[in-house]
Amino acid sequence: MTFLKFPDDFWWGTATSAAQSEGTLPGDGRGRNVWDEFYRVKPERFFDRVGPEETSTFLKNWRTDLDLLVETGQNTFRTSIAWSRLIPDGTGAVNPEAVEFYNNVIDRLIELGVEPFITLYHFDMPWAMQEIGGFENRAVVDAYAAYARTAFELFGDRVKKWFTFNEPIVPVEGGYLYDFHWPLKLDAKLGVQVAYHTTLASAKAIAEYRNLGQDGRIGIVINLTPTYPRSEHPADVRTAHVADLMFNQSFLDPSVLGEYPAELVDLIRKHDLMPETDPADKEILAANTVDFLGVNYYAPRRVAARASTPNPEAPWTPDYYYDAYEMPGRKMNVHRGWEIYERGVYDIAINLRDNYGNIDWYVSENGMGVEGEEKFRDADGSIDDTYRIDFIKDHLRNLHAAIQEGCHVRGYHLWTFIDCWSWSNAYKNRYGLVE
Ligand code: BGP
Repeated sequence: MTFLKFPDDFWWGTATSAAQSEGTLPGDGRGRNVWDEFYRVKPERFFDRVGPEETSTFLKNWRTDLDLLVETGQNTFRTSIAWSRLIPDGTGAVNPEAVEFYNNVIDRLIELGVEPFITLYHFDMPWAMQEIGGFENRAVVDAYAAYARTAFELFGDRVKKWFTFNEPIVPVEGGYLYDFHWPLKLDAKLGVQVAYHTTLASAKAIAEYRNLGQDGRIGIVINLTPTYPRSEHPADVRTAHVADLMFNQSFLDPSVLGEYPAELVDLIRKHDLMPETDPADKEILAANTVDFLGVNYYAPRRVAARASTPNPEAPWTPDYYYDAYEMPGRKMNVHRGWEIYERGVYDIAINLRDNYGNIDWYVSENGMGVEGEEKFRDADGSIDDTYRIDFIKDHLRNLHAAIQEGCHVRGYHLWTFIDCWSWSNAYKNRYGLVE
């Protein structure tokens, strides 16, 4: 066996989110969010009809759960604050129960020597905000920035690593292109508006953070899907470039470089999808780029030039430009339907080094969800997850190679700490270090 040495101050840990792990307790004062409402009206869209009120029990068991972080050797841990728990109506009064809970968690983490990383928004729009359109509505951008400010004021004395959003493209894909998140609309133009407002909200939260003069770092967590063409044919290569613009550069460029790529704007304009903007926004985006980045990486994207004409009747989606390509011999996580390609993490690192100023970043999520994990139980009661251990090793090997080549990779967080509820997949696949 070869041993690879990582930097001494490397961030080893796991990630979870509020809506997926907290659960509820009577009198906890949390307001409703989009997932509560989605499940209320369409329970059949959730695996085994298990909904968000049956998520894990962190709200109740946080103290004993957190001890397990130490037992599993973690020095950092990312979770999110639920906007609808802290400010149940999205704007206005703060919920004292939530302040106490998050204070307890943060203080205990610090006591244990585990640095808290906090995300402000992980797919969980408060229902009161969704009722006025969520990020379709510019008023929600300002409500979010005010919420962010409240969180910094309450917890910023102890929390020194903040993330404005987790995977901001996913609610756009799910809610406006592919029908897996509320509001289940198929409307690319609205989707672009939501994407734009989310990026603006992120920049405004960063501005709030800096105006308060806090001394930590603030970033965003983006899911990057390195895009590979089927072949070196110019049509395939061009297609991969377009997919990269739409799925990666759409959030990466404004967050890190402070502006949208001109080519992406041209494409958006060509399809009549331009969002409504305010002339002052440009400056806000340019002035409030991130200090560092979290990158969630699960799977690559492989594409080929389209072989057929897009259906002119169908709602517009980015695959107007590409066919998904299944590489023969690819390695799969069949439970999740995702290709496993560990080299992707190295390619991400080189891209960030060469095209994004070698910004500081870390792998904020990577992991392997497996269905029916009980069947791998050993005689001692534990789960023999050799497949997960191999998956982690392979990714770490690639990350290590990137560090050797001068990439500023600061850590690796596994998704997830304790098995948790996964949106419409509910408890189908388990990812946790802890069962
Ligand atoms: C990421 C999300 C997480 C988590 C993970 C696993 O996209 O940030 O919230 O759920 O993916 O994916 P899934 O739950 O869809 O299996």
